[in-house]
Amino acid sequence: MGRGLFVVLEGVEGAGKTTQARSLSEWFGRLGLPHVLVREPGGTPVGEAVRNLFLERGDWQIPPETELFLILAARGALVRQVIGPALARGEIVLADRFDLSTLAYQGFGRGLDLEEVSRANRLATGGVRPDLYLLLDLPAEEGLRRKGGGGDRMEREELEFFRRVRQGYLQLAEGSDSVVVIRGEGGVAQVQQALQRALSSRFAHVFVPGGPAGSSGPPLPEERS
Ligand code: T5A
Repeated sequence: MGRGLFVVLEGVEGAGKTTQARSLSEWFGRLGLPHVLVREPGGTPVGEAVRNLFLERGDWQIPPETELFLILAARGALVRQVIGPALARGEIVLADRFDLSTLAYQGFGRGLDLEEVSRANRLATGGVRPDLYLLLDLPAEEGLRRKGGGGDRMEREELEFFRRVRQGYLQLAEGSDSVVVIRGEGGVAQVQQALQRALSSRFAHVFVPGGPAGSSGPPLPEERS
């Protein structure tokens, strides 16, 4: 059995990753494609414990380096216990965030050295790399507006932090053929169609033409790869 397909949704807070991941999962289901849906941090007992203190402990001062190692501790478990085995079974893995988040948030956002973050990422992932990143891009203020203010430890960061994260994502996408940028400002259905179109055009052998991705509909948001 060949290795499955590893697809990651990325973007700032409120970009629509969770909403779109759910719809993509339903689409995979309609196409009869075995898949697993994971989110970061999370997805394993260790990962969920990390998620809880990472997001909920707004009363703790967590240095950027500690943030980095918490995230990587969760990722190390997720890759070895969930992602790797699913890929080995030949399934699709759809992840709500992965290593690009760490470069964008802990690298561009917190200011940690990008080379060091990349090296640490490689240690956590054991070299398991996504086949495609779908980056939902929208202004940081629009994403935070959708979230409605307040929120978890990260969402209480200042706007400037999220602007750096967004710019970081765009910089990472620049010139990379494994990152497709999709405008996240359209309606939910419109963005979903753009995502399906991106997957179908990149992996035509997996996502059969003429299925939901091939159907006609409203104009697509701008796509760039
Ligand atoms: N983190 C994570 C790091 O710092 N480093 C790392 O390496 C990793 C992996 C995760 C936090 O951890 C940080 C980043 C994050 O701060 P989380 O709660 O999982 O925390 O945060 P997010 O992944 O950003 O989840 P969010 O829920 O905040 O954003 P989503 O998933 O992008 O957005 P979604 O789908 O939940 O939608 C948000 C709202 O917008 C509406 C939805 O209905 C919802 O109300 N919406 C739309 N509204 C209008 N038009 C659309 N097209 C819409 N799509 C969704």
